[in-house]
Formats: sequence, C-alpha cells, structure tokens
Amino acid sequence: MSYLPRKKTSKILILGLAESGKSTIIRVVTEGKIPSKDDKYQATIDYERKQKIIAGTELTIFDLGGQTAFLDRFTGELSEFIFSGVKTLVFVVDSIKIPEISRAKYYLDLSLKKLDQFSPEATVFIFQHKVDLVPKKMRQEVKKTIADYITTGVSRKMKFYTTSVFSDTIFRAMGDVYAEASGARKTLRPLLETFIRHNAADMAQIFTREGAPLTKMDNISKFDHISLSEVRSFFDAVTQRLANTETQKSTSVLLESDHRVFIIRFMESGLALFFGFPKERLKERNEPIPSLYNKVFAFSSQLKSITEP
Ligand SMILES: Nc1nc2c(ncn2[C@@H]2O[C@H](COP(=O)(O)OP(=O)(O)OP(=O)(O)O)[C@@H](O)[C@H]2O)c(=O)[nH]1
Ligand SMILES: [Mg+2]
Repeated sequence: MSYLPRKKTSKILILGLAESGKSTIIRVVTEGKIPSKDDKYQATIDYERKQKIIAGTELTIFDLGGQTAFLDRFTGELSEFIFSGVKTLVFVVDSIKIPEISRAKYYLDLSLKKLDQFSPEATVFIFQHKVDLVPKKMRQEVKKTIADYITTGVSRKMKFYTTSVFSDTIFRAMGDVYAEASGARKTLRPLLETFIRHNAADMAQIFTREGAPLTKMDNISKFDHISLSEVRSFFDAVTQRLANTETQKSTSVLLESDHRVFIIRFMESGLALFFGFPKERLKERNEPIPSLYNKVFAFSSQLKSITEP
C-alpha cells in the first residue's frame, strides 16, 4: 500500500454585491496588477476559482459573482456546495454606494446564516472597499457608520478592514486572510521572532511574491524607515529581473540604505523573505555580509522543511 501525504487545502469565499471590487482585489493580490482608474468593469458570471499555495496549504479562492441572480442561487439552492468547508469568508462592501448598503447587509446576514449551518468555525472578514473614493476628512465617520450598520444583530466576531486597491491596505488585508486561511500565522510568527532574537536583524517579514505580508508586522519589525510600498517596488524590480533570467529558482537580493542592509529572498514556493539589518549593529558584531546570506538561507531551509511536506 502506498502512502500519500494528505495535501492541506483551504477554501476562501469572496462575496459582495456586483461591482464592489471582488475580482479586482483577487487580480491585484494574486497577480500584482494594479488596475488603471478607467478600467472597464466586467461582471463575473457565476463564480470563478483561483488556486494559490501559501506555506504549503493550497488555498482555493471562490470569487462569487455579485449580481442578484447569482447571490440568490449561492445563498439558496447552491448554499450547501458554496458554504461547506469554508475556512474564511471575505465580504466586500463598497464605501460609497450607501444606497445599496441594506442590500449588502441582507446578503451578508443570509451568508452568515449559511456559514453557521455549514462552516461554523469559519473566520469572517469585512472589507469596506474603495476607501480611496471617500474624502480623507470623512473616512472615520464613514467607517463607523458602515461598521455599525454591518454588524447590527451579528453575534459572530468579524474582522473589519478599510481597503483600496490603490494602496497597501489591500495587501495587508489579504495577507491576513491568507495567513488565517493557511494557518500560516501560527507557524511563521514564532520563526520570525526567533530570527530577530538571535541575529542582528530588526526587520523581518514573510510576504507572498506579490507583496502581501503574512504576519502582523508591527510587533516584529521596525518598519519605520520604509513603507510597504517601497518593499513592493523592490519586489517588482526583483521579479522583473527574475523574469529576464532563465531559471525561476530561489534567489537572494541584497539592497542597502544609509542605515540598513536588506536581504530579500524569493523562495520557489512563492514566498518572499524580507530582512533588515542595521549597519551599526553589524559593525558592532563584526558580521560580514556573506554570513547574513547564510543566515537567511538557513531560515529559508527551515521554513521550507516546515511548510513543504
Ligand atoms: N476607486 C476604486 N475602484 C475600484 C477599487 N477596486 C475595484 N475598483 C473598480 O470597481 C469596479 C468593480 O470591478 P470588479 O472587481 O469586477 O467587481 P466585482 O465585485 O467582481 O463585480 P461582480 O463580478 O459583478 O460581482 C472596477 O471598475 C474596478 O476598477 C478600489 O479600491 N477603488
Ligand atoms: Mg467579479
């Protein structure tokens, strides 16, 4: 009898009214493509499935068409198929289509009822999306109004994010979704903490290749001198370089700022490791650059042994 290790899989649903931005979100975070502001909207017919492997878990993302006829079918005759085995539900609400919000709430409540029935353990994320369209001064108020309305009568815990595909917010939010759905947060975070504790690094993060961070950064890293969008432009540059070479194997890239040395390592699995080392500390410890490469390489092997059975 042959032994086949069971592949870890996880199902994510992305749900919301038509044109709220679901397919765009998926395109941005899985392909790294930011749309132009005048891109034409193309409705999703029925639903589309997208596969993504994160830290050894195969995620299946269901992008559910938001037109009424589809929503009625998903929450009606297809509900057992759609809502069974769900790990994470993302519900997308448009920030400025306030007249539609009661319809959004209707389908959210219906979906939560189906989730209680078929996947009671699932985690629910609410994305208050297209926040770029809300004037800055009004953002706090709009957020409160929508959050209050959406959570009325809901006893289940929901994670609330304000997002836009034109800023880092969508990468942070989807990074959390990936981490939750793949179970990666529990494994990755302690690894990063140990790395920081034992090395001269003060920045550490694991990203998807497109730049979605998989652990909460605030407590681990001092991302004070560098923004996530700068990290992402590093990624883009490196990805570009990789695309021009023959081999798509793992690569490490070194970058320097005035005060830090950064190493980014792309793993074959589609994850990217990001570490920052303060130059001052390297000097104190008399630590040469090649030794940093070795440490990052060791980390990546450790990660590989944990996430790739
Ligand atoms: N301003 C702004 N526009 C966005 C944002 N995200 C998506 N859009 C736009 O909103 C429109 C909605 O597009 P889709 O992503 O196809 O909407 P959908 O939710 O998949 O719609 P259905 O498939 O019909 O359910 C597109 O024109 C996008 O370019 C955002 O963060 N800000
Ligand atoms: Mg769509």
